[in-house]
Amino acid sequence: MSITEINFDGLIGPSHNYAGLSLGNLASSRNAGAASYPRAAALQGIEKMRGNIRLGLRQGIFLPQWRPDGEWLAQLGTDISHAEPHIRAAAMSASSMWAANAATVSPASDTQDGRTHLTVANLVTMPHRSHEWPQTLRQLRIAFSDDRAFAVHAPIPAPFGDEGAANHMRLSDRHDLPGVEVFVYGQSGGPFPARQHVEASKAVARRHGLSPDRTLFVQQSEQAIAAGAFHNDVVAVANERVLFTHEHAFADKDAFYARLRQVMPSVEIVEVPASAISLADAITSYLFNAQLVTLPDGAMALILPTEARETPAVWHWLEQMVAGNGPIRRLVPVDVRQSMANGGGPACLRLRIVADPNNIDPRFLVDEPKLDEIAGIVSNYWPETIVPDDLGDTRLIARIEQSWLTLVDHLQLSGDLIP
Ligand code: SUG
Repeated sequence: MSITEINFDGLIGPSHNYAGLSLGNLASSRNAGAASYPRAAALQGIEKMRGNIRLGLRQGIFLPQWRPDGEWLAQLGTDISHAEPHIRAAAMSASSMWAANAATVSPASDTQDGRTHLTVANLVTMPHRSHEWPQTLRQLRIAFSDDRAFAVHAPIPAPFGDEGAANHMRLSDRHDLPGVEVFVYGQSGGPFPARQHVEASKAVARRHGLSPDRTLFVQQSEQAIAAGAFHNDVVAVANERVLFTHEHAFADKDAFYARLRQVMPSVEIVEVPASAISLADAITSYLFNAQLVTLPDGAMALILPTEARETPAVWHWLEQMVAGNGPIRRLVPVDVRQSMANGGGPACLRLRIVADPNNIDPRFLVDEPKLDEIAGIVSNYWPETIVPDDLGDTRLIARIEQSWLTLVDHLQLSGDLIP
């Protein structure tokens, strides 16, 4: 048995567009109405996966969802040709690409029954995301169908908003050792919604059978949400014994750090002071929305968006950090601009699962040759560009459907996934 960390990236779907659907997500609002480039977007995501494989990391994939979501439209008593523009945009959204919001995951070493537990996120706060979970659950139940190793749970009931791993951090001395799980919830976001509710976090922890003395519930600061950190992973990230965070990420950081040090004395907290990087710069550059990973040689690297390199105060601070004696030793910028323009950085695009890859359905694991095949399908089928005003165009819709069917068929998942 070889327990390892596998990053599952959401492949960016053929309907990727900028409809400005996410209040509180500054990039989404800023780019509302702009032309998107689904083909380029998906190829950027594939290159990120390829880069991570070349760094020696294990890589998995989740497929885009069937769009438009006709089942959801039918529940609303309409269909794609009659739906009002905002409902049509929600039914066409490719937002399942942000796999960090697919589910919350607790590895086997943390849970009472020794299985890896996953709870699919309900995403109820945002209409365009609230209908993702049935198709996400379908994929999770296939990928992690071995019920000796995995337990896959249905979503927490509304109205308790749950946004998955984007508000969950796990710290442990090594991936395969018991860890401390930190659930970050919002109470108020000033003008913006607090998307993760504490009741949802507590329910996930109970269902996963986590030990109460190694589980922390921490409030996200109102200031961070109001500044555009609609998920905690926009201002903090953890890996093994390292927490990398902005000074203003949490409502009461002193209490949180003290408790964390008590339950995990080996923890190393790398805090970026607001005097060096303002919350505004942290949010534009998305430096914390990075994959903090342990490389095969044991060093830690930050896989972060190229935007971080373009924000001088941020890059200067990061270069000094890696030159110092801290645990983070390498910076790896990646270009995921198409996703970034909707508020999704490298960390949003992936869901981390610590498990034995042999227990996972191999159709959801990728290597470079398989990525080449997927890139070939994307290049041949994904629309080059979409403007949100065209989302009702029947030719565009037919093309999006054809793209999806071709991919799913190629990956031999038609029998399992076609609605
Ligand atoms: O939920 N954007 C996503 C971005 C999610 C990022 N994920 C993490 N931080 N883990 C969101 O706000 C924009 C969709 C639009 O406007 O069309 C969107 O849904």
